[in-house]
Amino acid sequence: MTRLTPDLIEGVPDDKIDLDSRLLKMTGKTVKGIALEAAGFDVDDMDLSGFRVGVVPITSGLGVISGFSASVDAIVRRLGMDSHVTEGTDVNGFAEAVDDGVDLIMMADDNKFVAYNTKTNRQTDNSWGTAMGYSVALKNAAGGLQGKDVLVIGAGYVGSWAVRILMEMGANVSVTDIVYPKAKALEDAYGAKALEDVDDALSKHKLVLNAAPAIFSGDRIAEGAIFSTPGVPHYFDEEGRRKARAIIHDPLEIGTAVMAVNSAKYSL
Ligand code: 2YJ
Repeated sequence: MTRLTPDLIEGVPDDKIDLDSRLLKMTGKTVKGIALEAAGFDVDDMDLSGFRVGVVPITSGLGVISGFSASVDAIVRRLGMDSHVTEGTDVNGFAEAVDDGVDLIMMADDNKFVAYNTKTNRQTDNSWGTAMGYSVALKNAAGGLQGKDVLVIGAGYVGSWAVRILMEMGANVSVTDIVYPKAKALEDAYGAKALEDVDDALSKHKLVLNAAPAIFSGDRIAEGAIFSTPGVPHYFDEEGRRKARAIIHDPLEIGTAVMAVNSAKYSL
């Protein structure tokens, strides 16, 4: 799993980046609209101000990422929830949030990022949230996925979830990974088609969910392709940007928003 770095999340969420207006143009939905749909709500907006959230900085492993907790906190507040970063870290911060009576606790170490619902003892993790959020974004940008060919690049945690989610959305899903047996395992488990040649697969698909930390040169990209691409590092060369009809990307916001709304849903 890719570790976020302070430069990747600097200014997230930030009006200058204006993810909402870019998403509205590409998908017809805001981050909150995508998160609500991803969590199974059939509405574009909802009052979430009744939810209190504690974001706990975690020092274990490679330690605190400067700006991470503050960004998660800001993303959750932008959904209309009442959020704060705990003073304590780790177990201290967790206990502080529980004593405070929060509804959701959000925290991440190097391997796992969860939104824990303290009232229902259930959690939503970032791999699922990211896969679901970017699948919903792709579906809206494509005007539906029923019967359409979709390529998932990357058979890690997010890619594996994306394969299952996109198949449930009715897409014909192919999956590719630089480690081919990982893609083949998803074919065996779920019936998605495993493709061995990543570049060839890319050039033949107009709907792509890229869940790999990989960069693809523009000459490999199909004209008019829609990319829903949570993977970091994120880069498209000039040819790629010109050929793609839409490139949906942010380093943290969509996945985090989906986690928060989905875990809040457990209390409703
Ligand atoms: O609390 C902190 O500041 C750190 N312990 C945060 C660690 C953040 N975790 C990661 O970057 C993981 N690799 C998972 C991130 C998933 C984002 N899609």
